[in-house]
Amino acid sequence: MINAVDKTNRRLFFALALPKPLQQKIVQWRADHLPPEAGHPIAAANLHLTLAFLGEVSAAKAQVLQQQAGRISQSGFNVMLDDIGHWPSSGVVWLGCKNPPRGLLQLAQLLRSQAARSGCYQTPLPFHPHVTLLRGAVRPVALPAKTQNESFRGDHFSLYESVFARGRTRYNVIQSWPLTGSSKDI
Ligand code: 3AM
Repeated sequence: MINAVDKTNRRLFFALALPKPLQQKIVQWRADHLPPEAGHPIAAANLHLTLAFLGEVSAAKAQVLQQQAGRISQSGFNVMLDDIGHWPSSGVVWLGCKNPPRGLLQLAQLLRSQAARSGCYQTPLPFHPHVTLLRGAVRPVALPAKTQNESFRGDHFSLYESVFARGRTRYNVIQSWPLTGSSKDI
């Protein structure tokens, strides 16, 4: 028998939240430095740094992933957004890190391997931490030479649900975990 689509599946991902004041600063900087025709701007409240994309996940699988996330013991780290780039194939203009902190890479690696073990497909592309600024940017974009070099403290990570309703995507936090583990501060 073919299984009916499980309507309780949710589109989930793990990410670092950006502090609200930083979201506002980035939106202002984007308006000042990127031409409006370059692509579709991501709403301030939706600016985040994805750690692991999980796809459409059942409630049971989400519970397992949440339990595993809760056992992660890592300390926080500073994320410096000092790089900007454009991936024309995916139409994404992003802010990123020239030298991502080790803690960020470790956290993403752990969440991705836990996700893969739970059967969530993980892209074979290397993890490139970034905050998506624009989507639909498929044409060449004149990028500013420099960013604002804003940084933020990654002191917690969250599981998000992506909800598309009335023509808009919203990211709702389902659960957050502190990064206050005992490993050496990075
Ligand atoms: O905003 P970014 O790009 O960091 O690109 C999607 C977004 O991250 C990514 O998950 C985040 C929330 O939607 N995403 C969406 N579909 C994806 C896929 N099939 C994906 N990442 C990898 N594979």
